[in-house]
Amino acid sequence: MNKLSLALVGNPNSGKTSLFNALTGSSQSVGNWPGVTVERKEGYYKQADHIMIQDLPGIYSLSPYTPEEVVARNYLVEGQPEAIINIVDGSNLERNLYLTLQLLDLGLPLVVGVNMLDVVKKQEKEINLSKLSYGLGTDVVGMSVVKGQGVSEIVAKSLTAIESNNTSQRIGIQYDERLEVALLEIIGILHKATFQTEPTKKISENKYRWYSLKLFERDEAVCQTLVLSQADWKEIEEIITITEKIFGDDSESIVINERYQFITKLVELCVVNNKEFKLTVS
Ligand code: BGO
Repeated sequence: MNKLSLALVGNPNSGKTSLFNALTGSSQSVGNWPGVTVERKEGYYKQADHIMIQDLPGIYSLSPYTPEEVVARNYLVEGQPEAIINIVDGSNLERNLYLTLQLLDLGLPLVVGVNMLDVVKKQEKEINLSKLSYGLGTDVVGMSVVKGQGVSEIVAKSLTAIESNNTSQRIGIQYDERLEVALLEIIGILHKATFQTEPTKKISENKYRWYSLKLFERDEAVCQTLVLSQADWKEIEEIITITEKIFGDDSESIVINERYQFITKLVELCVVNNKEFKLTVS
C-alpha cells in the first residue's frame, strides 16, 4: 500500500498533541527539524501503518517570523503532505480560523477538526458545522479529543479529501474583487517563474494562489526562492503599488483585513450563543 503523509497543524493549545497521541499511540519518533531547535514529531496511525502523521509545531500564522512558522510552512510547501488536518479550538474559533484561511490558500486537501466541543457546550454555545464547512469550502469534523470524539472520523475524512483531491482552490474563498484581480495578474506572471534551486522546475498548478499571495505581501523569503526577469518583478511591484493605492493600505494589511473580515462574517453565521439568546428573550 502507498505511504501517505498527513500533517497536523494548529494553534498552540488547540489539542494537537492530544490528537497526535490518540492517533499514533506509542509509535512516535521525536527529534529536531534540521538546523533549528524546534521539535519534530512523527508517528504512524494506529489503525493503518501506511499513514504517517507529521505533527507540526503549534503556530498562529504561516508568516516567516518565528522558527516554528518557518518549519511548518517549509514542510507544507516543499514537503507536500497528501493532506492537512487543521485542528482548531472551537471555544476560540475566531482566532484559530486565521491560520485555517492561510492553510486553505496552500491548495492541499484539508480537513478542519473543530476541537473542544465539550468546552463550547459548557459555554452554552453551538457551532453549526455544516455552515462552517460550506463557508470554508472544505470538510469539517466536530471533535472532543479528550473524549475520543471525532478522532477516527478526521482521518477518514482526510482520506476522502485526498481521493477527491478536495482542495479549496476548486471551491475557493474569494476576497474583495480588487484583491482577486491583483492576484490573478500576479499569477499570470508567475507562470514564467522557476525555482532558484531547480531552474527548470515550474510552480505546481495548486500552488499558484499561495505564491501570488506571498508575492503580493512582498514576503522576501518566498520571493528569494523564485527566478523571474527584472521586468516581471517590476510589473509585480506595479500591480501591488496600484492595489495599495486603491485600498489606501499596505499590501500585507490588505490581506490581513480581508481574512479578518471573512472570519468575522463566518463566525457570526456559524456560532450560536444560547446564553445571549436566553438573555435577549427573557
Ligand atoms: C492540559 N476538550 C477539553 N476540555 N480539553 C482538551 C481537548 C478537548 O477536546 N483536547 C485537548 N484538551 P494539547 P497543543 C491540561 O494539558 O493537546 C486539553 O498545544 C492540564 N495540563 O488535555 O496539549 C489538553 O498540542 C491541566 O490540557 O494542545 C490540554 O495544541 C489542566 O487542552 C490542553 C487542564 O492540549 C491543550 C488541562 C497539565
